[in-house]
Amino acid sequence: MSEIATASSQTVSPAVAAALPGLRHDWGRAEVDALFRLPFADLIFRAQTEHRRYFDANEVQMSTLLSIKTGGCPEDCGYCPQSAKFDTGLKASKLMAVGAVLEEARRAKEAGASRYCMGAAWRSPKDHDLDQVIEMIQGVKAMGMETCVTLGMLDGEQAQRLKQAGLDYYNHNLDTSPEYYPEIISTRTYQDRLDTLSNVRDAGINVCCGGIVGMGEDLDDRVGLLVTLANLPSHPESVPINLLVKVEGTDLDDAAPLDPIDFVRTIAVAKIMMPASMIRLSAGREHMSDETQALCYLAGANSIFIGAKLLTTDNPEQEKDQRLFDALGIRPMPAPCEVASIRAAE
Ligand code: SAM
Ligand code: DTB
Ligand code: SF4
Repeated sequence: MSEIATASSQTVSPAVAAALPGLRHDWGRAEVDALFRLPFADLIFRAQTEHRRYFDANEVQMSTLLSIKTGGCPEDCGYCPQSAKFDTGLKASKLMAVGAVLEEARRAKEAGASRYCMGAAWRSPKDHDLDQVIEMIQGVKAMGMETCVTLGMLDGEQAQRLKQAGLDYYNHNLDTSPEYYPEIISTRTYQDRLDTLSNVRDAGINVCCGGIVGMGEDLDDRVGLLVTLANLPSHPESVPINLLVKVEGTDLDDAAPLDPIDFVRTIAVAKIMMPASMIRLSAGREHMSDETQALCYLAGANSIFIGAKLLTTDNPEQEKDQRLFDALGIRPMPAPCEVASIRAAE
């Protein structure tokens, strides 16, 4: 065990860990491509070794996700069942009432979640919507859980308001490489996304940022996504790697399936490049074998969504996850008692 992690738990918050010396922000595409092509055993060994420098390899952080405003989204993200562009049979709904959200959060806490994530199908939040989301954040925090929201693009002032409300994490994904991005989304640019990420970071909120694989991209796009993430001014504290959930009616419902070994390689390379970050094995677990998930944990994934639903699509039942955790000897990661700011450490 390293000097940083103890036998039972991570001793430094993800934000502080991500600011530790030795983390690189100058990754080049050729060396990352070479990592992807390592013999599998060498790749997994490197990823595990890095992982153990910062984390207890037998702990996984568990979050629960709730869609607080579903469907009818004006954006045209080609993978997303919530875009108004697609007829996926999804019923659009208004922003949920604060009381109803807090009731769901209470259930998630009882089920063992240490972080509660709320997502809204918006291009960006309106100020009066933000007022309500802030009440939700304060209510969830009062229950002793960490909070995360994903609400679309944010300007600097909105990010500051969320920080003042006590928000722990903001999720905003880059989704894919800068080159492949225009094939998937036309209504907002890659730069728009980078601007939101810098507003969130500057406000002192932990950044949750990753992407989606299995969208028909090639290896160079997976390399490009990870290089962009790792070369941000600070590594996102949480890096969700989503495997595309194919939804009938979306542009990508017939995308070619990604080989599970290539998915595991993506997790391992992400961990080697951003070793102090939590790599979240995010969407796509519903149809993933236990064996593939076990390989993802070996490759350094240490965060998942629990509960039967993601935002609008299915996630494994908790009993199924628990059986796999029991078989692998994995324990839930306790919520950190403090979440320090990465900027404070720099
Ligand atoms: N509307 C906000 C936004 O996009 O910024 C927040 C919610 S959006 C649903 C959050 C993320 O979910 C997206 O950035 C995308 O990475 C992921 N996502 C959406 N649909 C997905 C799918 N079918 N499969 C995998 N990931 C998906
Ligand atoms: C992320 O990267 N994955 C989550 C969370 N951030 C908000 C969303 C996954 C959505 C999968 C499709 C759905 O359920 O609608
Ligand atoms: Fe809207 Fe977010 Fe879905 Fe894009 S990913 S269509 S912004 S809900």
